[in-house]
Amino acid sequence: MKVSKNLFNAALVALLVLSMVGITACGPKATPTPKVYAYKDMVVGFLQTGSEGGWRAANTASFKETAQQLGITLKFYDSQNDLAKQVAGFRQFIQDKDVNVIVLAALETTGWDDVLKEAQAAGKIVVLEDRRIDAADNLYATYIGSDFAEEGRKSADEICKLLANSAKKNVWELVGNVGSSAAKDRGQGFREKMGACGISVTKSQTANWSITEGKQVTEAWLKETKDVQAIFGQNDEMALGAIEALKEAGLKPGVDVFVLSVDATAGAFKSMLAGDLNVTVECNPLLAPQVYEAALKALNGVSLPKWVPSQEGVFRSTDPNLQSITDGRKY
Ligand code: GYE
Repeated sequence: MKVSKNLFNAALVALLVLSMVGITACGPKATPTPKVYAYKDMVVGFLQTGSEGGWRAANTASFKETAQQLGITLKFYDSQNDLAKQVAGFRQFIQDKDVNVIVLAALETTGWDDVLKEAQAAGKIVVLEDRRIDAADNLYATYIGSDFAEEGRKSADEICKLLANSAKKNVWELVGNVGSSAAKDRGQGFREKMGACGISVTKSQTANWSITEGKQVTEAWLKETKDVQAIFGQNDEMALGAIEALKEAGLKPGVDVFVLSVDATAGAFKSMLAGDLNVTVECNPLLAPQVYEAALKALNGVSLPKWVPSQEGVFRSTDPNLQSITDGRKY
């Protein structure tokens, strides 16, 4: 009896040890094979800034069309250019059990640490698109977007070329929404290079990426003075607004006052063909394929570079092939 009790205890201890090392009665415990995600498994919560112009419309269309093509479920959130609404939308997607990827086009660079930590705790993959933020980069998978500072540097170089024969180099700057990485970095990049040819930014104010405000701000400035040689519009819409204001003030845009914009949307090409806009610095809005590819890799545990800058060009009204280039543009 005593012998069988010891045997039984020994067997019990052996079973305990085996189960601790993952071996059950019917062999070693199978380590669960990690799920391999495909695009059809992705449920993406996309926090768009709003619908402030041609670039944004192309960016939104890129996400909706590409999601359809790839069979991704897309939950689109329009933040109406309101940061509080965007943060609330972010939390909504954190609480949404179906959402496994959150894509953020941040209205402003700050205020994201808390929700990013909550998303991480909830196991959501976060990918930044279009706009960078000031947060620790271990709080998101990657950022897909443009080098806005480089766009600012290119803008200064181009305005230097336009003003090469001009004794005076007073430039007015129409700025994007305050607090956004696009506005901050383009302005900073421009200031890094403007000294090369003696440009002075004599007026600078936000016009919130809008054609209406771009016109109103420029009209107000023109009432004060007409001593301006070039206008730096941080996006196409604000520059097109300035062009309207110049015309109504009896000045010839592109001749009396040079005008440069950033984005290179269809509106900019139309204005260059009309001889009003001199230069547009490209900023690519068609980011969805890269973003979805990165998100899928992150879902499957692949670690990604923290930033994948987009490749972009510069277009000038003097380009002899401008018409055919314009005909070939996607946005
Ligand atoms: O330049 C402007 C849009 O974030 C790059 O936002 C984007 C900017 C773009 O409103 O047109």
